[in-house]
Amino acid sequence: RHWETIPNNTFSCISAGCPSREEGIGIGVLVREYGNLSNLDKVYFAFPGELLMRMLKLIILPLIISSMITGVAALDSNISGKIGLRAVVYYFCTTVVAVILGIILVVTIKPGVTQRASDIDRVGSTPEVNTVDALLDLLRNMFPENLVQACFQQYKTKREKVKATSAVDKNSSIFREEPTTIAMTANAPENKTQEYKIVGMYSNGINALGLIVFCLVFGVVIGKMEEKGQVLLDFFNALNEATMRIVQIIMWYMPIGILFLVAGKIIEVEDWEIFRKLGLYMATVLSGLAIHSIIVLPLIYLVIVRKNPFRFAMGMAQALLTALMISSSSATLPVTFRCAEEKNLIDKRITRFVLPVGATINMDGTALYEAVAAIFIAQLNDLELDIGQIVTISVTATAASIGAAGVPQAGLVTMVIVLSAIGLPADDVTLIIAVDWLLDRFRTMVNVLGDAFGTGVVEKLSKKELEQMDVTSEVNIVNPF
Ligand code: DAS
Repeated sequence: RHWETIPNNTFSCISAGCPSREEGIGIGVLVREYGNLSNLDKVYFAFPGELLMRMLKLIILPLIISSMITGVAALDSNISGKIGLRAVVYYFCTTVVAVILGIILVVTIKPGVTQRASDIDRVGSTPEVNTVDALLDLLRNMFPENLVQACFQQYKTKREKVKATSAVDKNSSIFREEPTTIAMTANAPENKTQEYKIVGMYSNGINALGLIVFCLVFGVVIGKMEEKGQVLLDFFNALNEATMRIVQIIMWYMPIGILFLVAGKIIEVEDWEIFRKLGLYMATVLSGLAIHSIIVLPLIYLVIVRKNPFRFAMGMAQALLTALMISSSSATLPVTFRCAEEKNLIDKRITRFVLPVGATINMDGTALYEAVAAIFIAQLNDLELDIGQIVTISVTATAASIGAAGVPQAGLVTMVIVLSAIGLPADDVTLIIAVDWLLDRFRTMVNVLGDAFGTGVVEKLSKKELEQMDVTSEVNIVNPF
């Protein structure tokens, strides 16, 4: 009925962002209808999408608590001697490198920044707090005053200007009455001294960093308590199982929520500039994933194993293709096992540990993607992140990737953790949801490749242990799949 009212380029960009033609038409129809609704109706129209965002935010707390505690506790029991430790160190290092690579790319390419003539004043504009305050806030938030408060508030320092006074003498009363006042000697006219007062405040938003740090420590502690901690471990494993099932339910609802979210977001777009930014964002994620999988991971493998990494990767081709098709590293596991053992002849005593745990907590692609997406959303909101927030993104993106399950779009669910850690509006996830189905395939591929290279690296570093093991008792290890 109102087809002609919608700019005809709407459908080209919509169909480009949807996994299937049907969904593209679905969004197209919704966009057409949405374009003619009154403002009030638009609120109702976007309601299914709003529900999806509420569900994603709702699941953050149980997801952080259960996945962090069980993930670390399981690691602890699995670090069977040096082999396990080497695997975990490899997982952690490659994930951190992936996050740093992602941050360097998104800060350099700046996909979400609006190029304005007024960039000049942006150069002069400084973030609300300076670097020292930002780093101190980072440490304060890692150790929240209490866990309940950490579930909905995080600490943020602010400097407030105090009335400009004449040069303050160290012995003056102002220091005695208000020791918190810092006299800053500025090149103020008439030699006036600009004073600031540090105002500590709490801003809304889950202190994900504080919860993650506590849960990691808690997980290690109960992992080491052995049978005394078993009842707690059983509880959190059950909580994690239940949480993952709820995540599955949210996943079933996701396509409906995405349809309405994306339709609503597209029609509200004043300028089509957002699609240029979205394209640049995709290019940033894909180039980061490419650099990590074609340069970083092969280089680590080459330096340690001293073999051709690309021949090894070719041996994993079937697993990588499977990951690209189904977007699930857990579901790809049987193929990953077969490729690693039969094509690349990796010892079964290594694959048995490295692959299952790697598929659960070693997600280089997801970690890189979450760091890029979080900073992209900050750029979209014209927010300049200080060093404390950048470090917070690194830590929470690494932790969120550990917490993400090896199922489709798990990285999108845990992305909300990263956004809430730096107080970003989670609603902007809408934009990246539209293209997540495509990026998910490639980051799952990188996740699987990272696990596979891990088997080669750990096997090489564990040669001595493998030789010492009694081969006869191990030779009949049955591939769990
Ligand atoms: N699809 C997830 C996996 O299976 C990755 C992600 O969602 O980020 O690894």
